[in-house]
Amino acid sequence: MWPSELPAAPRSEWFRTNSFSYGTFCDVAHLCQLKRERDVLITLILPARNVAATIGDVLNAVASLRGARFPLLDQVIVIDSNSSDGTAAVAERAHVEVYEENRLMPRFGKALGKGDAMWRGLSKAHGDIIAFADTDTRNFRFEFISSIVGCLLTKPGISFVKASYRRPFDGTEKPVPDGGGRVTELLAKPILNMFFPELTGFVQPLAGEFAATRELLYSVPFFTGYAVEIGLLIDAWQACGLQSMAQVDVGLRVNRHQDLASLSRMSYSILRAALLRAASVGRILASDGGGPGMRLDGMAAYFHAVARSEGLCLDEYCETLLERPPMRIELA
Ligand SMILES: Nc1nc2c(ncn2[C@@H]2O[C@H](COP(=O)(O)OP(=O)(O)OP(=O)(O)O)[C@@H](O)[C@H]2O)c(=O)[nH]1
Ligand SMILES: [Mg+2]
Repeated sequence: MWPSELPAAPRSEWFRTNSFSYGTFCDVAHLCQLKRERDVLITLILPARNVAATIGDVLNAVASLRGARFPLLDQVIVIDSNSSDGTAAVAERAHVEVYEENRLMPRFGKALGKGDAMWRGLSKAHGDIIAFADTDTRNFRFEFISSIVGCLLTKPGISFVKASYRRPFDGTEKPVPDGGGRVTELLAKPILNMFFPELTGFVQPLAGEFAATRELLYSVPFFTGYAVEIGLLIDAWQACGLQSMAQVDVGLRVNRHQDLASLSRMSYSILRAALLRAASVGRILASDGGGPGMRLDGMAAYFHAVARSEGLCLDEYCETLLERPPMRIELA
């Protein structure tokens, strides 16, 4: 079921040869020319939930890659989560395709979070290269997209490219320049070190900004919710090998911070997905489903004990973690 791993160069060697700076791909006219010569179409998919405050600027930045001067993007799709703050209306004003997530692939029922929205968006993508980006970024620049797409266009053999960046944290009195990305630092990187050391060279393994070939994205499942990024990273590696993966430093990315309780639940989804994959590739023994704490897929409750001003509380959350099947099966 899992293709065997291609011979992997040592991680530090991969980090040296497959990490780039966005400056390497700054000649957008050249990228457009390459795209034309190769007759390649490029799609950008933007998941969006209550991001009316930021998506306008994101789409403004993206518009510079759609005009007559730099026609790098052929299709821009916003997948809206039925947002209550007018996100869809802001997106529609930018003349991009806007879909409400539950209206796509409706036979799969109600959409289950970010990963499901991304997967449903894939069903509408015409591109040979498909990029994704988050829409809660406050300082979005077109280079976030042109550089990762540029890496795919110009580097032979590369099929999957993640953006990397610095993330400040401004939740304290004094902003901390590299204090953002708490789930990445406290959960994702330790998990990768433990189970997938091949992937430890990624600076932002959970980045929502990445691009890949349609062939690759159509061949892998998508986890629902926030597990999608870790799942795609591991599955892309399994499908193509580390040498087909790259990262591009795009500078600084500023986005809103979720509260700690939300990050705690997000971490649980990511942990479950990573352990599922670790079990699939034989790096831990698969659960026999016996103990309640061992339930990795499907519905699992997350009990979150917290101390509040009114006293101690035990909150219970239920999040279903599913894998949407490879799109090529669904659209066959
Ligand atoms: N359509 C859709 N978009 C979503 C959903 N959940 C999140 N998004 C979007 O996906 C992007 C990333 O989601 P965030 O909630 O910011 O999660 P994150 O970036 O992993 O976490 P932070 O680092 O705390 O921002 C944002 O643009 C969201 O608007 C969803 O259920 N449906
Ligand atoms: Mg975010």
